[in-house]
Amino acid sequence: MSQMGDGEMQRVQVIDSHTGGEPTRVVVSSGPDLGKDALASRLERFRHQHDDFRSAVVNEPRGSDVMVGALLCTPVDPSCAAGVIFFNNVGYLGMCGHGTIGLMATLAYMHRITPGEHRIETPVGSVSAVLHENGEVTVNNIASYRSAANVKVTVPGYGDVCGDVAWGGNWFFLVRNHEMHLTLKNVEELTAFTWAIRIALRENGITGDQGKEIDHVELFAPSQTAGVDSQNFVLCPGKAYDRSPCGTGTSAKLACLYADGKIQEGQTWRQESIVGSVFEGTVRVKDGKIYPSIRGSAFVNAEAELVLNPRDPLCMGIRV
Ligand code: PYC
Repeated sequence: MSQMGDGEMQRVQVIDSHTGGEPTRVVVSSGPDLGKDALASRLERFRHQHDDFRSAVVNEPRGSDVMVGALLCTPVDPSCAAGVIFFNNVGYLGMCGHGTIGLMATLAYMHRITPGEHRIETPVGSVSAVLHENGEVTVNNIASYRSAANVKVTVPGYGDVCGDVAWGGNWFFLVRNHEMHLTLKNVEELTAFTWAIRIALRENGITGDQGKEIDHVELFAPSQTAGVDSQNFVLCPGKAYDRSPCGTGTSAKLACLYADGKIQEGQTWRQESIVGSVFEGTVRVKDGKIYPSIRGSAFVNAEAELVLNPRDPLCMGIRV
């Protein structure tokens, strides 16, 4: 590094936060130039032309498997406060609930937004989010739905597992009946079980709509905390578990609960994560579609400049 001119290094400004324990690293400047068209097209350009940047930001040695990145983009729709593309250790996310809460807290920290409602553009559509006076954020998610109920899959080593396939901005397999004890001490066992379910879903051709891979698996159990409805364990695409209750996963859960008549419009559902953080969810029904809202809080915990030194053999991160 000492032999290099500063000009050869790329410096990337980031702000880190956590939402109920789940980190979000927002790239606020010096990210790749992806153009100005629809975020879905920009995501494809990111994937095909700048995937090494994704890895540099979130993978070790700068990041970790649990880190979710958020590239701040200029929105196409000028009424939106920001555009964002979420990514993780293995790829890209259509939408990310905890990440949107983290992004809102970051925009507030940057003095780019004040309390009130703001629209955020994502590759899967625009969402609105409310920054409350106390710093909490409500994300009004895209329409969520259950595409298949009570789907049975045989999971080698575990037997038959039944779950629902649902969309909440990502594809989820939601399992209520299992023999696992949802506690942090069991993370390895929970990870092995949910990973085995994910592989079994793939091998048995069980997918979301249009053959989309189900890359998130959720286990549920009653919460031990008074006033909280349920606890979950959520396996994310790159095998890390979500420290938060998962915004898109809670949205998928709300869609299933509503479809089963277990919650009504406007009723609050409290979803606890495996680390004990809680999101509050409700649904609104419009034109027959279910729109979940997720409320939680995020805290900024670092403001940093990443240094990408081309002489560093691991400059672009360690990839699997
Ligand atoms: O909060 O939607 C979410 C999420 C997806 C993956 C990790 N967190």
